[in-house]
Amino acid sequence: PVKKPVLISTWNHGLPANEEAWKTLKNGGSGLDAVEAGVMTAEADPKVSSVGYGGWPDREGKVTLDACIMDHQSNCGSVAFLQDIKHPISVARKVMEKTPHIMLVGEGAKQFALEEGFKEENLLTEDAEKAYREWLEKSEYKPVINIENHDTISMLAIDENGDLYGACTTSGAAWKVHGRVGDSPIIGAGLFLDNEVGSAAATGLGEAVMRTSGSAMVVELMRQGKSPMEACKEIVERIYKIYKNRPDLEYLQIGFIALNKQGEYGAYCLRPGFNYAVYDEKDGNRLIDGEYKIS
Ligand code: SD4
Repeated sequence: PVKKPVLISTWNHGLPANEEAWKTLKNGGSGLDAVEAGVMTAEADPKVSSVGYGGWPDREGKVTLDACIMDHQSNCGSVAFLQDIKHPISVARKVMEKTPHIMLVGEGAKQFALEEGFKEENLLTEDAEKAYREWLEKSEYKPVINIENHDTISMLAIDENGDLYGACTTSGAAWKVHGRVGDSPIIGAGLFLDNEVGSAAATGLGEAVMRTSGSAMVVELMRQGKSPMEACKEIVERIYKIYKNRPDLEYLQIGFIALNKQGEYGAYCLRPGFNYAVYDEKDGNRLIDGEYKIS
């Protein structure tokens, strides 16, 4: 049997996220504390242009954030189209813990965050603004595949007791239409878990994940007996089938990570370039390249 805890996170920025989450667990934090603290490292890092502070804006130059969090008892919290708050994952957790609801969006989400004591701040960094100015010259909508090896950060955790937790946070697709919400704050799309079976999370083009209820499907396939990797692969193939004759295949990248109740993990993506970070007692914290379908 696999020794728990095990953490798995998307992309290069998964390494510092895992580090922080592991530390949180070792200091007596819960699995929920761990995934929250983990993904907060990417939210706070101005160099990560796809999450939180420093994220690339929409086509109006606004940074709008999506995030969700889920625990072993199927408690969930989510925020979407949230502006001016640096840690959407923490707002999502408050939605989960302090309201009878799961999801708050836009102005309402911001108002709730301010009432909960979060600070209003400008999230558009100089670098992000510069990227935006450059984009404006052509104003062409084409998501960048594997943006400098980071995109959405999703983290899945199984704690010592075998309980599952997950978190997901992003600034969404750069240059999106103002008001666009992706898969990342949608329970079942960007993140899903069932404490009896396993957990899954997505990164990449949110529209493709939403069209297929991606993460929920990965968990369902694990319930039917597939390994985490086989389950991720089957959904990537399903997405490819839908997209293979569509013009947007050109900029489609999709990756799933999954962790089952036994602590076994796996991942699969559409194109090369996706990697994920795994942390366990035996092998420590390391990056693994995702297996992919097409080059
Ligand atoms: C989203 N999955 O909002 C996120 C991240 C992304 O291109 O920007 N993908 O779709």
